[in-house]
Amino acid sequence: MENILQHIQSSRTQSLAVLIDPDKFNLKKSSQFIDKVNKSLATHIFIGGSRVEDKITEALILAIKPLTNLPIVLFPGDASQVSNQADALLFLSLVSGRNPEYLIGQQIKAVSKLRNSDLEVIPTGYILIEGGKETATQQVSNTKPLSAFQEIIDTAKAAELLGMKLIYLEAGSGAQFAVSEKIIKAVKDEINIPLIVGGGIRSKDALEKAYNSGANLVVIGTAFEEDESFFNEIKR
Ligand code: 1GP
Repeated sequence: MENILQHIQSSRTQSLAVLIDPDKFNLKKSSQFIDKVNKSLATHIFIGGSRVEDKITEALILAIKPLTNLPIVLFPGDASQVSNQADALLFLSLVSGRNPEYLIGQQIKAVSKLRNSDLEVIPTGYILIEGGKETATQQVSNTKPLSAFQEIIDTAKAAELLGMKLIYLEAGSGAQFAVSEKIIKAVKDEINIPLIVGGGIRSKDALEKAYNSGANLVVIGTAFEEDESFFNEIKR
C-alpha cells in the first residue's frame, strides 16, 4: 500500500490538512467537528501545537480515530507529542532557526518513542517565514522567522540536499499574512520534493493561490477553529 509521503508525492489533486491543536480542542465536540472534516475537501488530519500538555495528544487521537478514515499525521511542537497511535509523523527540523534544541535536540528526545513504533516517519525541513506577527512557534523555539527571499529558497534547497523528504513553509498559526505566492513558486521551482504550506490561510481564494503557486499540501487550523462555517466553503 502507498504510504502517506508517496501519496502526497503522487497525488494529482492537491491535499488539504485540517490542523487540530490538542490544547485548544474540545474533545466533547469531536464527532461534530470530525463529521465536518469528513465532508470537506480535507485529505489529512494534522495534530499538534506549540504548547500542549502531556498525554492530551494521544487522548485526542484515540477519540477521533474511530470517526474518520483520513490519515492522522502528527505535527508536533516537541517530542512529548509523539504518539504511536497516529499514522505518520512529520519529523520536523526547524531549519530556518539556529536553536539546536529544535534542529536536533527534540528529535533525539523522540527516538525512545520511535524505536519500536510503526509510525511512518517523514523527515521534514520546517521553515518559519515572517507572517506579520509574532507566532507561538517563534516564541517557543526562540528563533526568528526568515524574510529574505533568497535565504528562504536556499534554506529549502539545503534541507532537500540534507535528505529531507518534505519542505514545510510556515507563516505561523494565525499569521497575519500567509506565505506569498512569489515565495511558494520560487521554492517549488528549486526543490524536487513535495511542498507543504501553512499559516494564515483563511479563504478558499488563499487556498487556491497556494495550490496554483505549487503547494502540494496546504494546512489550515485557525480558520476552522474560529469559524466552523468555513467548512461549507470547502465542501467536497
Ligand atoms: C500552523 O501552518 C499551520 O502551524 C496552520 O496555520 O492556524 O494559521 O491555519 P493556521
